[in-house]
Amino acid sequence: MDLQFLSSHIFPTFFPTGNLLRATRLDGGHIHRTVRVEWEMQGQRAEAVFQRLNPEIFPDPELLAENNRLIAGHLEGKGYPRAVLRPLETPEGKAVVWAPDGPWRAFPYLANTYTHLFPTEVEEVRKAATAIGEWHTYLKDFDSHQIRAAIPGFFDVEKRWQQWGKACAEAIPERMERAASEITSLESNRQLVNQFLDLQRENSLPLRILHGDPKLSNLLFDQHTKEVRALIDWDTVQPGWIVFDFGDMVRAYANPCAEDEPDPEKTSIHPPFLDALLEGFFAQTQNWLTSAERDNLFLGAQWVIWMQALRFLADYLTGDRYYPVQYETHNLVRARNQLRLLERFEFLAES
Ligand code: GN1
Ligand code: MG
Repeated sequence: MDLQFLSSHIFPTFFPTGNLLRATRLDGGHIHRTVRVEWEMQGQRAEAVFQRLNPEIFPDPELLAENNRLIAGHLEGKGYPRAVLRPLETPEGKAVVWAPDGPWRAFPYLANTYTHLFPTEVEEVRKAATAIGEWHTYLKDFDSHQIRAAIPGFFDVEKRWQQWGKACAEAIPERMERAASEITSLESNRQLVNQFLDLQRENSLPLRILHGDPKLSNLLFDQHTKEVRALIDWDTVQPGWIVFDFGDMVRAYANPCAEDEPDPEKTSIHPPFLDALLEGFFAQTQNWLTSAERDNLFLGAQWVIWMQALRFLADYLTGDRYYPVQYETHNLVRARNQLRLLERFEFLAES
């Protein structure tokens, strides 16, 4: 990644008297480019995380900063016990600065923390699910109407299905052929759209504030205590049904391997992880979740896993415009894993 604009434009705008020492790419996220930056200012060393945002996916980066402020204010006001990362501001008070390569922002760097792409231990899953349940508990009296979703319709299952139709119409013919069995598998689950519409008509699920992307790599764990220090990446916060955040936890915490694991057999629902997830999440939320929410948690997992399969597969068919890829079938591999995960989950949920 070209860090030229970070050093020539962005860093000096945030820290005009800082002397940049080092910039290192941090991996993990698909959409933004993230860089850890170290500098020296008046004899003191400091560091922060800088991000070049993807303006095609998030056309209004100011909105992200605004949503972040609203949520941070509420959490801090309630005495939320974990770190709350607010965007840093330039001396003029700006949280977003544009360079020729796009919009940039910065966050404090939490020292001595790590992230994992996928879980390896039951305790890690329990702590992750506890942290998500706790975040929801602290936000349950937040008026979700204050938040405008940066990507409207993110968890609208019907809208995703329409996007699927459009992707098929624009698909690269050879890729359609290559993905024939994945396409069949995806489409065989389209009853999920009707179940979504039914629930929408029923109108029994309350609107809450969702994180929208509670995957494991969005939790910073402490290197010494192994506890969760912070839940990060609030770009997809939005009003919605909590079953979607629950669903993304199942997708991300119950599967003991990476999203792009090349061996399709390895993707699975690991029952001890699923149990730890349920325990951690319910320990925080059981007092206030409604029965309609509880009844639809597993459906939420099916929706989220299926939509993620749809999004990867649609991107594969249309030439990898959304998710960056390292090789030609990367998105196909990702989609295949989600479809397998869905199958495994449905099997377990029925048995
Ligand atoms: C994307 O950019 P990142 O890695 O935070 C995506 C999520 C997906 C996730 C899958 C805005 O998140 O919805 O679940 O990849 N974010 C957006 O790893 O599309
Ligand atoms: Mg994200």
